[in-house]
Amino acid sequence: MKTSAFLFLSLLLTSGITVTPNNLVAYDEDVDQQTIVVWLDNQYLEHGDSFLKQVEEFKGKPRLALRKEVMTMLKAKSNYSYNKIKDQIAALVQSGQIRDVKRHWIINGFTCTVTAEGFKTIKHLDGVEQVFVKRRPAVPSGTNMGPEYLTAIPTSRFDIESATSYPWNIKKIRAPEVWSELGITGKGTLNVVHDSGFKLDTPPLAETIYTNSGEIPGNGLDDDQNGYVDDYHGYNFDDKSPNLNEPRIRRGTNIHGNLCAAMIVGTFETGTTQAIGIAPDAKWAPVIGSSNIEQAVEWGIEQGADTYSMSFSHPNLGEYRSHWRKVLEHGTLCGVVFISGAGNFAAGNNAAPIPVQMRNPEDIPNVVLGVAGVGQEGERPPFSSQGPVEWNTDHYKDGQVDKPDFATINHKVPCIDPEGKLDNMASGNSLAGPHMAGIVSLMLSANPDLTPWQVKEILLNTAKDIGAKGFDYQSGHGFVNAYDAVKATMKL
Ligand SMILES: [Ca+2]
Ligand SMILES: [Ca+2]
Repeated sequence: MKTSAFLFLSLLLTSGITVTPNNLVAYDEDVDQQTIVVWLDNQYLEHGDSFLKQVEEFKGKPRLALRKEVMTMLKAKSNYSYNKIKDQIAALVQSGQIRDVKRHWIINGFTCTVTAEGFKTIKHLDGVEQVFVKRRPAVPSGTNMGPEYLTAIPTSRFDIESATSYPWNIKKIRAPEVWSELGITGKGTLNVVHDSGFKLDTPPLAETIYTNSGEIPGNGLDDDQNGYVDDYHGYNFDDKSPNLNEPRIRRGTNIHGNLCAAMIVGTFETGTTQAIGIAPDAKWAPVIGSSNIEQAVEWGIEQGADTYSMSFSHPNLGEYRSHWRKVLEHGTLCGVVFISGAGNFAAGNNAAPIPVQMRNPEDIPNVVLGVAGVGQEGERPPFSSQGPVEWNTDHYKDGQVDKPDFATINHKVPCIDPEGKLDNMASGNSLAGPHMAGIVSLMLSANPDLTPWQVKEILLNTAKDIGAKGFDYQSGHGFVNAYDAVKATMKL
């Protein structure tokens, strides 16, 4: 493997949001055409501390049955509340005060774009509990790097016996031992990669890409009538299109989404039998939608997502953090394991003070595995964001929260280039999250009925303490390896 580039991966989407000196997102009622998300009265998890209580109630229920049950309840709640105000909403659309209404079920509410007048009207509607201003989507334009969809999915070249080598990170996380000794390679799991851009025909990823069987790609029709036209492999919810390509080459020859996906589900490096992904028989689905997390998570759940990897982080979301947390809490009750790298804000030009080194969504307690990492010799790179974090929003009042949760790998990691060759070296917690997603994919492949909170419990029990003794704010509960985690899964 040649090391042609050394890159520091930190995905920072431009927010376009006003930031006030005290680091909170400001919203201005007099601004025209803001996109807002509205909570209606009566969320499924109604109070800030409801999640852990609900988990207690769900004890003993298998994950996939729970998914159905919770989805049904979320949808019923959302329908009931919306029906009560739908005539008023229709009248506001008619009068031009609001437009682009998109209903949600993952929370009880909807997204819409409002005039300054519409903003005030909505806030005072009966049944409206809270209004959040959304981040503006960052939709880059340029030339696509690959096709919008694959006309045929190439047969996977991966099998355990044919694998002749592995990059150090795959070995250090002990994935090959899981394949050969335990016979688990990720089969049957779907891993959503929520990122900034992808190249879908890169061979190690084309072989494991998900296809939505209800959708015919490229015909301009919403064949499965789920509200999204041509959502065949995934969807770009910010651009409202099925185009998931990286529209321009950024960060040298790396494509952020591809790098992350390859660590979870890459098969063999292009032209070789070097195994590069942790769960090479799993599937992956690319999504883009940092400004539309509700839609992206709903889509993932409807397609059967098991893990949901988010290698990005948003600073200064203010009260809007609560919305993200509620969406991911409800999503977790639907059986999805959410994962995000710890961030790269402990040193250098982007350094931030604790407790805001770890940001959204890796700062979310209980339902997002916030993952830091180490390098080949166990060294902690200085950039790796540290906890704790703090929660004191209108809705969530945990105070100080211990983070990060765990450590995997984040330093000088071999990465694929756009052709699928392991030609690059990169560092950053963007890579720590996908290592965790690959491990969780193996665990859920071994035991599909494990709930997300059981997964976390097993990780807590099998992580190896590193850094300062016990939990610490650099490496959390320790270094996670696939072998011990999957083995513990199989004993249950
Ligand atoms: Ca569709
Ligand atoms: Ca279609």
